[in-house]
Amino acid sequence: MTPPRTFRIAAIPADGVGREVVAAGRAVLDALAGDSGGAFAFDWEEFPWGCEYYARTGTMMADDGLERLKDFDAIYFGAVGWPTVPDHISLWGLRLRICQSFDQWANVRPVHFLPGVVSPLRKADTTELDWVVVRENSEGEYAGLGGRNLSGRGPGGEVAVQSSLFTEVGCERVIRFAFDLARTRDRRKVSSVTKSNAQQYGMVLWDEVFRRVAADHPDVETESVLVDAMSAKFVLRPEELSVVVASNLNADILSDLGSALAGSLGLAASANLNPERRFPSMFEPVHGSAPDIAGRGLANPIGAVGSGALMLEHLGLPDQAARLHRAIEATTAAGILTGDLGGTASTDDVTKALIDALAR
Ligand code: GGG
Repeated sequence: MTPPRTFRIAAIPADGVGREVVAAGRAVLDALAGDSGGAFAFDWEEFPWGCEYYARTGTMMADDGLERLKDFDAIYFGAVGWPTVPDHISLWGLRLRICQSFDQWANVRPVHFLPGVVSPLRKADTTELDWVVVRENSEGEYAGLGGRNLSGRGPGGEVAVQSSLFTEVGCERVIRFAFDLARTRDRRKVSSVTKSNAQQYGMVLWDEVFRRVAADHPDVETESVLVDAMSAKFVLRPEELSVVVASNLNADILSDLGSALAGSLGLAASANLNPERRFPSMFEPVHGSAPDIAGRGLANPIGAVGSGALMLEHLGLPDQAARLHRAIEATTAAGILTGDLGGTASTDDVTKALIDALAR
């Protein structure tokens, strides 16, 4: 008999509702493993990093944090940010530090309708919404290039520069990733999004690379759309989309729009992948730390649980991921919904319903 595979997972709940949804996700994933007939198990180690850690130590994560994370099979992340720490410090000190240090260059963000969830698009009788937004996750507008106080003129005359970095290698690998993904889907189509009419260097390079990669994939339908037009298309003609690939900032914005159109940001799952598997990949709900509802048991755990399903796929357990998706669908179909979806269920209610659905 094959011995059970134990996956070592680093959990980083971080801030606000991140703590609640990671706890919920862990409970659901452990229930799934417990019910797998001993086929697999999780060995969790939790790291207390985030804004409270920053208040105590002056850093968002331990100095040797990356060294401690690098041999895990995956990282399960919550959300970063709290009003006591400037957002750019918390984001760069933890989430972006991990993504960039571990070369998690592909951020995969699926968006689809769930039964029982009323979305703004469903009200408009749209029948189909099943996309994956692929976000370039290592450079672009989030390359961290630029500076403040460049004019030397002081307060009132300050000049700041924020540069984007687009490398041919960086564009090509994420665009190829999007085409490979499209080939696994019913609708083989890749939509590339830029603002290359106004941003005439990096985004023109992106467009050129996209055309070259598209030529290698004649079996995949393609289109190049400006980000403003794509925002309108998300709302007006969602059924025309399948895989959407875009730069770091554009895809960050579009994927939030997409998950709101599916019903709530609280539903959206994501995977920050190092496709070469030289480093661990990181799985997290798309939403942030939501200080306004944190600690009140109101957060929707489905984005975190869906991220757990993406982690299972990455770990080579697609059947278990499918079980988790079925449990999510059974829970929303039964009307067990948190407040962001118009329901009255708590985080614990939804978590319990998901675990019960796994047992059926
Ligand atoms: N779980 C996602 C999260 O914590 N997001 C916080 C945030 O501000 N993210 C910006 C980004 O996705 O780059």
